[in-house]
Amino acid sequence: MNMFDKPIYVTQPFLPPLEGLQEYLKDIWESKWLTNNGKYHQLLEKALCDYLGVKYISLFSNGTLALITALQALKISGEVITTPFSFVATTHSLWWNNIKPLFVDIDPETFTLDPGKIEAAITPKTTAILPVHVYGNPCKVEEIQNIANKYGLKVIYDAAHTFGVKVNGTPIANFGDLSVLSFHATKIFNTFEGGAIVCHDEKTKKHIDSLKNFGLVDEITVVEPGINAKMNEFQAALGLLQLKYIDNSIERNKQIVYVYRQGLRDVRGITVLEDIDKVQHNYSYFPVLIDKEKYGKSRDDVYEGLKKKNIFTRRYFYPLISQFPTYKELESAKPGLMPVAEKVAKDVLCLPIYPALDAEKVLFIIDSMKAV
Ligand code: T4K
Repeated sequence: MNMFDKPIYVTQPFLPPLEGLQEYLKDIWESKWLTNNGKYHQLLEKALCDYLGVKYISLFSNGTLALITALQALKISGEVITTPFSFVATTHSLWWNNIKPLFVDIDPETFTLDPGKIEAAITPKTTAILPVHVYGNPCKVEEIQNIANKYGLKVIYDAAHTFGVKVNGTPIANFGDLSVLSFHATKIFNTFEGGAIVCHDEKTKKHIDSLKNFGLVDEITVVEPGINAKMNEFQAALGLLQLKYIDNSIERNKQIVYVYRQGLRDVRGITVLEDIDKVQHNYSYFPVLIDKEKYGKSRDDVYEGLKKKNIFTRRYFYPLISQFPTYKELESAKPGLMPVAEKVAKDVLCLPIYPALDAEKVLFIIDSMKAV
């Protein structure tokens, strides 16, 4: 047990003051307009374009449906190059589109898809690249775009972890053909469930809007087999309220990251990730690597040891997606082909981080890590 009695989880959703929601709810109740591109849906799209610095955004009921729809929108087929080091939804979105994933190893510094290994994986059936900005660490966007241009491939970024991140001052969602966001409860910006696709032109935005609404373009016209993946008015209103607090949440998480780094940086066998030059981070995850040889205990020992103190860390992303049934039989998933991803998945541990995690608890977690 810890001295705080209550378990400390890897994250805790930020919730705005409940009173703030009342006026939105009252308005929704009065209007009786609950979904289907309502007032708050439109307002949140506009507000997110402004906040994120992007031109067009289409809101979704969750990030997974947004990923699936993004692939539909660009008519991606055949084979797609992707990373095994992500949440399983990334690859599932390919599978649901009847697309074969081609797994490629990750970069040892950022844990994102290694551009140096992409070209060797391209086949005549490859149509796109689906990289993930893992933990909010930007992929090597320029190198990836150069490869995509050379081979005529589309790039769809899974940007589920990257709300508000910028590279060299450029909002991250502006890279690639499309970027997909998640507003799940566990994300730095949440609408309970939710997601979005960012695109760069109005025609694509209209297409995506129709795809998430059954393929309807007006009352009597269905142009293609769409799905129902719309964000409802409650989620959208909550999103508007959440936006008022997002800068505070990021700032608070940043302070926590700095305390963690200070406390753990010099512990033998523990590697902490530092800020990347010219990147504005959102500090939504705090992964550390535990080297058993040097630390004396394995990552799993630490995970179990912390649990006994009521600290619930997570092994994001272990096992690798390529090790799950369905994917493990693929040629590109064979053990040994992705040594960096295999090592990181074995050593990584995500420590609790969320705006309400106070300094006392952070220090307790640091001390507990050292004590293990
Ligand atoms: N791409 C990437 C790279 C992603 O990481 C994700 C989602 C997606 C795509 C898909 O986006 P969505 O379709 O989800 O919008 C969680 C989330 O369910 C998942 O959204 C997220 N990635 C993934 C990384 O983490 P779990 O199984 O770890 O969640 P769970 O329920 O164990 O929650 C973790 C901790 O958070 C709990 O121990 C306690 C706390 N928690 C959680 C929830 C749901 C709360 O305090 N309150 C809550 O309501 O997957």
